[in-house]
Amino acid sequence: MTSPILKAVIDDIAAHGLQFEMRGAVALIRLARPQKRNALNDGLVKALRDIFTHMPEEARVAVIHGEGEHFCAGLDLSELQERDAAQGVFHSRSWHAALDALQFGRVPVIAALHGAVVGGGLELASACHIRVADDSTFYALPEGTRGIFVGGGGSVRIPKLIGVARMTDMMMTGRVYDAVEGERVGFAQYHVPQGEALDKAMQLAVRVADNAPMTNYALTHALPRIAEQPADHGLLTEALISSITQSAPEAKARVAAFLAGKAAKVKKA
Ligand code: 1HE
Repeated sequence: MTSPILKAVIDDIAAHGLQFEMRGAVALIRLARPQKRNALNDGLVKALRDIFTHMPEEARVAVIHGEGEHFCAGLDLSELQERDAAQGVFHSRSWHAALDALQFGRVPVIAALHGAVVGGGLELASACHIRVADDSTFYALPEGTRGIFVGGGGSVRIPKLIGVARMTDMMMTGRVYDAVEGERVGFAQYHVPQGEALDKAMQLAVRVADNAPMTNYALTHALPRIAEQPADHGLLTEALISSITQSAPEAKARVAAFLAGKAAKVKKA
């Protein structure tokens, strides 16, 4: 059941070019400004923050994709007006708030990528937990050539995917990675034929939705923090999180089902 608050949020974000629908347990979110190649203006950035902050209870996973020929052309450059330093900081922080709401929200997020995944579009994709890229996908950070810097969390998230050296090269030289190279260097975990990213993302989403909620929560909230901790802190956090997940009744039931021969075995890929 859609609450009045959620309905108001869905109507408001639609007015800013972000569409939302539930498909079973999957929250499907579509960047819908194809005439501007899904460039992210202030309204769309706020809409992203709002939907991930108000994710409905019945959603267990989200998929985000873009309408038209491209996933996202990044910052809407027509809004790059004169800003003083303080206004620039607040603008960048508004992106951080939106993408933190996505990355550390209630549900895992899978990005279905195609066409341009550039600038702020790559920052958005980097905040997602799984990226599926079709063969038309290309990745770039044109900020370097536009005389600006990333401001949507890219300098924190992108090096974690591809390393500082590759990001430096992309921004200094304008290097563009295609879909094949993008998977090789770590932008996407999956590379699929052109036009199949959304289908693949939805298939993965159904699989992810079937996980115990605490497992998904540990993967989205604990794992990235553990990976940032000094080893001795990380090992202690891991011990705490693993004991919390194991103690959930759902985990006990799943292990018992396997031992009773009622759960799927791991199969060779
Ligand atoms: C835009 C934007 C945009 C397209 N802001 N309006 N991002 C960039 O530097 C990438 C800029 N965009 C492009 O390089 C290309 O548009 C694409 C490769 C993404 C797509 O090319 P194409 O041939 O399909 O489309 P187009 O003809 O270039 O664009 C169609 C329209 O979208 C056109 O407007 P129109 O009124 O002439 O029809 C474009 O002006 C418009 N458009 N991209 C505004 N980005 C938090 S900091 C993040 C910093 C950044 O992201 S900087 C990188 C910005």
